Amino acid sequence: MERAEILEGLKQAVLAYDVEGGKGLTRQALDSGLSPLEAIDEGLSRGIRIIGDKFQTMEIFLPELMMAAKVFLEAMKILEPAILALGEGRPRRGVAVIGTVKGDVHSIGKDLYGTLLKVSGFEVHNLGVNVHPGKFIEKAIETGADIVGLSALMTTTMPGMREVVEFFQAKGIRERHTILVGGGPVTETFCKKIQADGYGETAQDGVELATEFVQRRRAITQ
Ligand code: B12
Repeated sequence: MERAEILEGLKQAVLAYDVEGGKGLTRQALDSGLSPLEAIDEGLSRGIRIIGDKFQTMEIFLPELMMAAKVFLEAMKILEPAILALGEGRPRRGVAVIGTVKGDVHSIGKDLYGTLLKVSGFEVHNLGVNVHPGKFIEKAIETGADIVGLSALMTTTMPGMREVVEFFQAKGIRERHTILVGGGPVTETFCKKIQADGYGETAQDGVELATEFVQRRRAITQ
């Protein structure tokens, strides 16, 4: 099968809620030398974006949204080890605590961010979804995190990001940790408004930002 065909197949598997088809094509993508990140960006993500639009226009409903997410999640189980293998032998960069904010259960983008951080040498503590601000603080202090990465996929849960920043401020430890934000509805403007340190449109952007911040911090403290 051609590269373009596999990528189109991955998109179609999400649109057809075809878990087994998606798994088969994911293995085929890796076997044929496609990069796992390409399989995500050019295949699975294209499908899930269309699903999101169809959900918004009420062409499909929650059960279909869940089935499409399952195709993505099962494919990610196959892709994750391949992504992690890309980072073997990298020097240690720093510590990151990540999570999806309170009230929000979307995990796919946040987990991908965590995987890419690991690939580039970060020790990652993934707090999961629906994370209370206090948990971010607790883990950041416990691990001496350089980076705190917050994900939100809904306009209704974005205020939870502001709350996290305010919790760090109230605790008097705001300057010790770099807070990065990301997820579908989040923007650079919103990031500035809530006084977070940086916004990553994609997980890869977020990794680059995290690396820059850690390097800058080391340069100042040395
Ligand atoms: C899959 C999905 C689900 C799945 C999630 C499964 C899972 N385990 O994650 C399920 C079925 C559970 C779900 C549930 C719901 N969903 Co939903 N969901 C989606 C969908 C289709 C795709 C999200 C996704 O995984 N994308 C793929 C990943 C790879 O992309 P991503 O998350 O954007 O992440 C990328 C970047 O943003 C970035 N990134 C992400 N986080 C971070 C963090 C940092 C620090 C950085 C730097 C970068 C970064 O990295 C990623 C790769 O580059 C979106 C549509 C959309 N366009 O986003 C709707 C969407 C987010 N859902 C929506 C809704 C409404 C819901 C529900 C409320 C539905 C309901 N009636 O119950 C519930 C939410 C329940 C809750 N309390 O959270 C709406 C939100 C609308 C809004 N208010 O803003 C959307 C936008 C659909 C729509 N168009 O209406 N959903």
